[in-house]
Amino acid sequence: MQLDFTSRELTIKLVYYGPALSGKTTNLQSLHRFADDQARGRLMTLETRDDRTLFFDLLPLRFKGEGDLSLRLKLFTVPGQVIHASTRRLVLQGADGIAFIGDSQIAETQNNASAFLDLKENLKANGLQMREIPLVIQFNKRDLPNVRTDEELAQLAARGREPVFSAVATQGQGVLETFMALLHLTWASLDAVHDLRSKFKIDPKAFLNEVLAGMHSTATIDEMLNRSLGGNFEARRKEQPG
Ligand SMILES: Nc1nc2c(ncn2[C@@H]2O[C@H](COP(=O)(O)OP(=O)(O)O)[C@@H](O)[C@H]2O)c(=O)[nH]1
Ligand SMILES: [Mg+2]
Repeated sequence: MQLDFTSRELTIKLVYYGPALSGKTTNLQSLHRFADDQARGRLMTLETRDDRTLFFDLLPLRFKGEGDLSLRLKLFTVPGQVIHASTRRLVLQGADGIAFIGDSQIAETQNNASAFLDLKENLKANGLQMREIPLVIQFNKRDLPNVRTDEELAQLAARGREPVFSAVATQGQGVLETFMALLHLTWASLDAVHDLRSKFKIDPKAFLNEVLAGMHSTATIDEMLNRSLGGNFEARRKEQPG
C-alpha cells in the first residue's frame, strides 16, 4: 500500500494467483470490460501464442471517493506454470490482498492444491503467513462438464476462513463479486493497521458502493458479499466468533 496524504491518494496492490490456465487473465479482462472509462487504465497483458501469461498482466483502476480521496488499484496476475516460480514471488511482493483463482474441473484438483501450497510458500518467503493477508477464493469455469459439485465447494467454503465464490469468468459471472469481496477485506485489513477511516474521514461501505458504481453495477456491496458460497462471510464470522 502507498499512502499520499498531500494528493489524498491511496494505492493498493491486488494479486490474482492460481494454477496455469485457471482464468486469472480472463478475470482481469472481464473487470476491464465492467469498468467505467473514468475508472479503467490500459490492461497490459503479455502472453505467448499459446495463450499463457509470460510475465504478468496489470490492470490499473482508479476511483474517486467522497472527500476527494483517490483510490488507485493495481491488479496483477501471476504466470501459473511451474517454471515461473521466481516471477510469482516477485509479483507477490507488496501485495495487499490476493484472489486465488482455482479451476473447478475435477482433473485440475491437484493443480489447484499445488498452486495453493506454492502461494503459501511464496508468502512465507516474503515474510508473511497466509492468514495475515486478505484472501478470497474463486472456483472458476463452473460452465464446464466434470467440475466439482456445488456441495463440494460449499463444504470447502465452510471449512476454510476465506470467502469462496463460484464463477464463469468468460461470461463475467462471479468476477465482480470476487473483486469486491477482496477489496472489502483488503480495505478492512489496511484500515485496522493504518486507521484509514479517521485519517481520510471515509465510510468504507459508501466508498465500496462508489467503486461498484464505477464498475457499472447497480448491486450494493452487501449484495455482492452475500453471493459468497454459504452467504455473507462477514455476517457468518460475526455469528461464530473464533
Ligand atoms: N469454459 C470456460 N473457459 C474459461 C473460463 N475462464 C477462462 N477460460 C478459458 O481458459 C483459458 C485460460 O484462461 P486465462 O485467463 O488465460 O488463464 P490464466 O493462465 O489463469 O491467466 C482461456 O482459453 C480462457 O478463455 C470459464 O469460466 N469457462
Ligand atoms: Mg494469464
